[in-house]
Amino acid sequence: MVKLSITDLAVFDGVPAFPEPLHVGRPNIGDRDRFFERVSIMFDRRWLTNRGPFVQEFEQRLTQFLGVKHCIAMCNATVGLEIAIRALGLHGEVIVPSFTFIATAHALQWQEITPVFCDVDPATHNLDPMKVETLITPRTTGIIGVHVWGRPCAIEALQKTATKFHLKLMFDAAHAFGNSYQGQMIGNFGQAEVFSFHATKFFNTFEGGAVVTNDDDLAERIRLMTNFGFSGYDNVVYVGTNGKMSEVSAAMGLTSLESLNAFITVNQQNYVAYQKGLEGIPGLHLITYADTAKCNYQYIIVEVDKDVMGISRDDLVRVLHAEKILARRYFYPGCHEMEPYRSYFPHAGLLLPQTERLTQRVMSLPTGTAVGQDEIADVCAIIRLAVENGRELTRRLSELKGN
Ligand code: T4K
Repeated sequence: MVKLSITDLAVFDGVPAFPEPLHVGRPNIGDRDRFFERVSIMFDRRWLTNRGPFVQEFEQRLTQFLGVKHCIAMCNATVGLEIAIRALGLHGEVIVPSFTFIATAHALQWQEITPVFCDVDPATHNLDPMKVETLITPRTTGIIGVHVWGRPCAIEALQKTATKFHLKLMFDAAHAFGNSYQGQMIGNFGQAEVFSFHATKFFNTFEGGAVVTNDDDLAERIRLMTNFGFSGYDNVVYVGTNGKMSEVSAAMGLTSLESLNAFITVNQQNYVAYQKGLEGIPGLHLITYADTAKCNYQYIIVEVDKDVMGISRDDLVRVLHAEKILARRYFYPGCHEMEPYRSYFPHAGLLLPQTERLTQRVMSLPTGTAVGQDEIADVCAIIRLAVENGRELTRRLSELKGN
């Protein structure tokens, strides 16, 4: 692939750099034979769901890996969030970031709890603990921090605020499986943490998730709620739902666990390749991860500064999509700009300047085991070409839009 001038870009000449799309969120697949073996055992056992042996083994492996007391495997993280929220007794108002996937806010709204959107720290993309405190009202019952891109929230500051105001604190750790904070694995903080093992996560169970906690009573409530509230045969003790993980998902999870280190190594190598490929491009900032902590490196996130580069994030995404590099605008728009929140709180943006700024700047680039180092070099070369000619490219793109 050689693109020497902007007229060579596919957005103008229609010839993409990649014949097949390069996706963000391509699943990592572990050892297929091991997976098929497990599926075969599952069929032989005729035990497909309802906390079967694979789910139990998966939960046990996760508690060991994370160093937590309890792990309840779930059908997905959204239901995990809903159940954790309910089991914690949250009601009224709960403070959450708007700069997150919509599931975080919906898990509250689904239960008629008001998500109160708090701004984020532009350096970390996570909840700004100073701002959290200003949003607490007599109706506030909790805080949900999101470890966005897997980078841990300001956990101590949030815990301090939660303790001071007698609030519950939990974390949406959908991005943070395998990561640590000050020597402890994510999963050990707040009252509960929720992981996602969706296909697009670096560690997947097709669909899936887990709620983890060190609180015995809470774990018991969550376990019951995940299975309709059943406590033994014929005895229902809570309003529950069906949040159970299936055996085939747990089989995938156990297989993925065996390749976990290999996935992380590839992610880290890809991260370094992007670091090299994007180095020195003015106005482009690849987010960093603390090298003192365990990190899954599952997201390649860049911030695009239009003022410096002369090209907006959206135009850059347009250029990349034409090349079949399907960069994503996570998280755009902020939750407060989506329904029903946009209608409920039409002026929420006034209190969310950093969120609004980030949602215009951030994009996610392809990584994972489906992406090779040569492909990354090509992606970076295209970005460099586009940015080095940012103003001219913007002018030509606006002419194209005009046509
Ligand atoms: N909290 C946070 C902070 C989250 O980010 C998420 C999920 C949740 C909670 C809820 O977790 P779950 O209930 O899902 O366990 C995707 C994922 O569906 C979602 O799990 C994830 N966050 C979110 C950030 O990304 P979409 O709507 O962007 O998905 P979609 O279909 O556009 O796919 C994304 C990319 O992945 C595409 O480029 C195609 C590619 N892909 C996808 C699948 C499913 C594949 O290549 N193969 C596949 O099998 O939400």
